[in-house]
Amino acid sequence: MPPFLFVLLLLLSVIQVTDSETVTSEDVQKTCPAIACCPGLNGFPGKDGRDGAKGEKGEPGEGLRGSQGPPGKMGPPGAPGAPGAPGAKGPKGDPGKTIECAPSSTDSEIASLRSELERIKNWLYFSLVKKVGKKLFLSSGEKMSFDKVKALCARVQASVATPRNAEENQAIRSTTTEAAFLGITDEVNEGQFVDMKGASLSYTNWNEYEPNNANPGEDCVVILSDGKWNDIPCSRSFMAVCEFTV
Ligand SMILES: [Ca+2]
Ligand SMILES: [Ca+2]
Repeated sequence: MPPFLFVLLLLLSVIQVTDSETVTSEDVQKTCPAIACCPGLNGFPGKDGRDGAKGEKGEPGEGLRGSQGPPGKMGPPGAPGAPGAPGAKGPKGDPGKTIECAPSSTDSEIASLRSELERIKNWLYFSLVKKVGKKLFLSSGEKMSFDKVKALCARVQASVATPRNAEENQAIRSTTTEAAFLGITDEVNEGQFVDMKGASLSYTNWNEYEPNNANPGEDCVVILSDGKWNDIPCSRSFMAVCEFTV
């Protein structure tokens, strides 16, 4: 056989294998008797076939069971239960004993202090103190600036004397023979006089031509010996009169 014919037969056998299936030596003898004396070689493996149908479900496995885990967290408290039934009534107790209480030393001390306080009040009423309704007006007998008057009255838990009517104005005037500061200023708004809490005045007793703010900073007020008012500088010194509530 010529060499090219042998090569041609070999190529044909390879093409048959790739198109269908592997060709054995017996197949060659049946289908190609002309070349029975030259059996072909085994071809290459064919392509993978399509997936088969889904199989039946298998039996459950028999693997080993794990150990038990730790206990979980404690749950929230439950709702309170209904109140229980009342208990049985107890036996009657023994009669009590009457004990007479003597006043303690503290009570007697308080009573003594109250008595002493009333005596002191009476002394004051006969001196410099003037009482109008629930107010007491008391002069310290000293002259000082308005800031010092405010500090003095605050230290004795009082406020600067501020007359609300003619009777209180007369009481303040009678505590001293000299001009005294009143708890009235126009420091915040010039010409608008208010009391120490910033409230406008419901009673005034200005002297003629006052308040005139004559000198720069006439923002404080004094009560003169005749009871009339005048605006003056707060830095000047006048008598201090404090007002107490009783
Ligand atoms: Ca003024
Ligand atoms: Ca003035």
